[in-house]
Amino acid sequence: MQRTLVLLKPDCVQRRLIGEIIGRFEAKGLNIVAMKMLQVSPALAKEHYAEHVAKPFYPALEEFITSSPIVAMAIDGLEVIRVVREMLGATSGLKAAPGTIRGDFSSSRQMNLVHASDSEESATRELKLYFAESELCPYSPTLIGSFKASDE
Ligand code: FUP
Repeated sequence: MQRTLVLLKPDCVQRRLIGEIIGRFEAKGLNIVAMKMLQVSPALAKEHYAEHVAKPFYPALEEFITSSPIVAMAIDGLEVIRVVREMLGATSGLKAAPGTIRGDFSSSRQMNLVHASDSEESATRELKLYFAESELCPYSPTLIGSFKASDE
């Protein structure tokens, strides 16, 4: 079992797509174990996008991610880091395959609606930026037998 950080970015909130996107994760059978709306500060943006801070596109990225509230979620599931990244599709909505979230709803590289951790290391680091341990609510879904076999 893995845990990943998912952010519904300002464009997702502004476009009233929160429910539609959360619905995809629920339909997939993943477990949302924490969720909150927050405004990303410039300091948090720099921590979150530490690997991009020195890149030419960073100022515009920070302006965008701090422009209005986001929804942060911690999501549990088997191989959930890879599974969610595949559900998102390629970084640019122009390149993301139809059927993926970005492929279906985004036509932009910057306004690509959703962020998800790309590795176990990133997930551990990013989850700590957005959630205290006490805010996580892991639970056993009672319908689990309808989503996976007992040995999966
Ligand atoms: P991803 O892992 O798919 O979220 O994408 P990256 O880590 O490569 O990029 C982080 C964010 O920077 C993406 F949401 C898109 C944005 N970005 C730009 O705005 N311009 C660029 O040239 C590259 C990335």
